[in-house]
Amino acid sequence: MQMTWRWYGEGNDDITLDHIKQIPGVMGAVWSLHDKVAGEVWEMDRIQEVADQIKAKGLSPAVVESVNVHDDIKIGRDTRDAYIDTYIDTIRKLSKVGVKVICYNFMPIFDWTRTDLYKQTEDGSNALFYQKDLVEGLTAQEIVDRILKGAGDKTMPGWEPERLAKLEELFEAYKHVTEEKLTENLKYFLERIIPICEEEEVLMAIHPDDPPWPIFGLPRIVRSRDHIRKVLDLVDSHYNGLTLCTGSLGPNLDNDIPGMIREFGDRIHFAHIRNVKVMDNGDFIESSHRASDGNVDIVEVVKAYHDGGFDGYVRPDHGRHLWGEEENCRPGYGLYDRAMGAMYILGIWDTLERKY
Ligand code: DNO
Repeated sequence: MQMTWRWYGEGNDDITLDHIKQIPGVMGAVWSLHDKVAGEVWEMDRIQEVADQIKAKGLSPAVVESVNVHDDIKIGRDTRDAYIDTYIDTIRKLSKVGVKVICYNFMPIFDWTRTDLYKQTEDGSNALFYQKDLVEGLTAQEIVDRILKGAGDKTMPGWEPERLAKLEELFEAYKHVTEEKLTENLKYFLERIIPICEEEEVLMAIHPDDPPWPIFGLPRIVRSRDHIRKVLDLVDSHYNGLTLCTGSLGPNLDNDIPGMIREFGDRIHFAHIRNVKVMDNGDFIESSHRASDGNVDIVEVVKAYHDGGFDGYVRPDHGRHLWGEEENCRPGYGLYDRAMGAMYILGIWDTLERKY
C-alpha cells in the first residue's frame, strides 16, 4: 500500500508539499491542473512544472485526480470524438512525467454532492453532511448555490461555476441519457482510451458515484457491486480499473465494501479510505476514520487490502474540519483529520504486517 495525499497545487492549497512530507508514510502527492475545465488541453510545460515541483520534494507524482471527462462524452454527442482525442493527448503527456494512475468519474453534471459543507457535530468539529429529504426537496440550482457559497473563494473540483452556469442546458442535454445509454457512452470512451493506456502504461481508475444513488433524476452507474462489475467488464483490461472509495459507496449500507475489495482485487488501482456515519433516515455525515465512529469498518477494509497483497495507491480522502481550520481549508480537505486518518490506516496496515 502506498500512502498519498491530495494536493491542490502551488498557491492553491494552504497545505504545502513541505507539510505533506512531514506526515509519516506519505510518498506521493495526488495532483491535477485544477484550473482546467473538462475538455481543455493540458499543456506539456504545465504538466512538467507540477510534476517537477512534487519530485523536487522527494514525493511521487504517480497519481492524477482528476482528468475530468467532458459532458459531451457522457451524453454521447457527435463532438465526443474530439474531446476523446484531447483526453488521449493528456494521457500520453502524463505518462511522460511518470503518472501511473488517472482517477476520473463518469457522473453526469455533478461530482460528489452534499447539503452542508460544515455541519456542526457534538465535539465542536464540523464535516460534510448529506440530508436526504433536503436533496429531494431542493432544486438542482439550489444545491449548486449552497455548495458554491460554502466553498467561498476556493475552487472545488467537479463544481466549476463556468460549467454549472449552464445548468438548465445541461439537464436538457441529459434528458434522454438513461443508465443504459450512459453505460454505452462509457464503453465507447473506454474502447478508445484503454488501448492507449496499455501502450503508455497508465491505469484508469473510475471513481464511484457519491452518493451511491441517482440524484435529480440523473443516472448513476458506479454505485454497487453489480454496477462496478459491469463497468470493469465493458473493456476487460487491467488498465480499465477502479478507485474504490469507501466513503462514496458507504452511505448505501447494502454495499459490502470489504467484499468488493476482495472481489475486484487487482483492478483496484487507487483506494480512497474514509468513514461515514449513516443515520436511520438515510442522512449521512463524514466521520473520523476510526471504525467505531462510522458505518464503514475501516479495519476490515484495510485487512481486505492486506489479505489481497494490495500494492496500489491509497489516500485518506476526506476528513472533518478540526480546531477552526475550516476558515482556510477546502471543504473535506483539512490537514488534521486527514493526517490522523493516514496514520490510522497505516497503523492497521503495520500491525497486519507483523507476524505475532
Ligand atoms: C471528492 C473526490 C472526487 C473525485 C472525483 C474523481 O473529494 O473524491 O471529487 O476526485 O470524483 O473524478
